[in-house]
Amino acid sequence: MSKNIEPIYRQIKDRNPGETEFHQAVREVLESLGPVLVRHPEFAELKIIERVSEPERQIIFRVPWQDDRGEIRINRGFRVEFNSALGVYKGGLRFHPSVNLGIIKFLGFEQVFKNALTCQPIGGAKGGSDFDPKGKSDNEIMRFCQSFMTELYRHLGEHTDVPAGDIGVGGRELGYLFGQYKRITNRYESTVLTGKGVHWGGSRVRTEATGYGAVYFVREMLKIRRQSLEGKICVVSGSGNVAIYTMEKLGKLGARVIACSDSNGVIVDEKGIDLDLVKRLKEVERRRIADYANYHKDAKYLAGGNIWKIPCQIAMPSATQNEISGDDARQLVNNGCIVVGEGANMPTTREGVKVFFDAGIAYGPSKAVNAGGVATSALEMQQNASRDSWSFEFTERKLDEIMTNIHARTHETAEEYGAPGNYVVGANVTAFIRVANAMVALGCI
Ligand code: NDP
Ligand code: 2IT
Repeated sequence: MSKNIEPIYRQIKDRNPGETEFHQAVREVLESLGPVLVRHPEFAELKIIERVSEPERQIIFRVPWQDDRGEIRINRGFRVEFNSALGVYKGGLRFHPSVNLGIIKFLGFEQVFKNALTCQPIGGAKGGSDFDPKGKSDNEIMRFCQSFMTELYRHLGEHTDVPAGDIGVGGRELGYLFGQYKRITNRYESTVLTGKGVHWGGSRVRTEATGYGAVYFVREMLKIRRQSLEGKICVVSGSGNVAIYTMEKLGKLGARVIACSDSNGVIVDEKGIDLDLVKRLKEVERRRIADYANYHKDAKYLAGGNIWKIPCQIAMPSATQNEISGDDARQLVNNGCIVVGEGANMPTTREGVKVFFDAGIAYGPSKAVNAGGVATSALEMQQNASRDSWSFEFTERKLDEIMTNIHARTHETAEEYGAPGNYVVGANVTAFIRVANAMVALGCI
């Protein structure tokens, strides 16, 4: 980190004690910015780094709800509206027991720069709750979502803040959230949430977008190295929304995915993961990935296993933050991995990232690689605003163009800033300059 930025980072750490994931995300961005301040001294003078690291607004609220036995439960809700220089606050909601303010702040901070990379008019935000959807009935999920929205609705609006899904929040939850918003406000305000069902205002391709987009980015990384996805052996962690559509597009482009996982264990199927089965188990029946082995006798289930020990050429972490440790990264490199494309947000630890750079493999950081989800959310907003509904093919072509552009710009910027092949520098510098220029233009607000 450059000498003039170090004290800023120290101050951010001191002002936000204990928020380790937030510190990690801020540090990664700040480490890229030394050369930017040399070319743009006005950013230092106007304290853009200090301002961009402080959320514009943080909302924490009580979410009381009743379980099926009539017992009252209390969870905590969050919405961190991080930056609106480029557009309305935009970013997902996460329901997972690990959620706390530091995690939502790291996700919101990353979202600001990710959204800037899409070149669409969207600012950055994130929200969620420490609610655990696992094992809850449909009615419990509905009551929780209704209570959550009963507080959150006052902070939302198509020109203010537009949430979407993330871990534990998919089509079902967004439906209940939108229903409650509509009921309280008496407005069918489609643009207030994205990831809606296609038959009630959603965009085609939004469900697939993060995974498909991540694979397009990896395709571009391989192209630069004069390679393709054809015949490549891949490992994808998780088995949720991002993992499923990452596996689908990898398969369509000729690669073979041999392993996926959930928080209980890993499935290895050397013949190639049976995606229809994963979709049925996870999307329809909401079961564990362990059940896969009941249907494919030669697939192996590794209870509590570590997916990064499975040899592969392409690794696409698509579960959660810090899921690749330094040791996992070394294991991947030693096993011949040549590309890492991050579908999850910040899935690689600092040590892991260093291992990838030292080994010279192609490493695509999350804020660039997984931007296809939010980019398609912005396409959903565009369709809602014009009361239009685009075809799958048209929407997918737009997603592909957006991802190809993000790849090209991050790659070019890395070269321009003296770090060829370094997509971390490319993404951070490109995104920061875009946000900073808007903040300068809007004055000291
Ligand atoms: P889902 O809830 O659909 O799936 C999450 C998957 O990751 C599940 O298989 C889950 O296993 C696993 N997982 C979650 N938390 C943990 C954990 N702490 N340890 C081990 N495994 C875990 O979420 P998404 O697929 O939507 O999100 C996955 C990642 O992608 C997240 O990092 C999210 O922030 C990121 N992302 C999502 C976008 C989207 O559009 N949905 C857009 C951009 C990024 P289990 O069921 O056992 O918990
Ligand atoms: O991390 C992310 O980019 C998301 N969860 C998607 C956000 C969105 O608004 O579509």
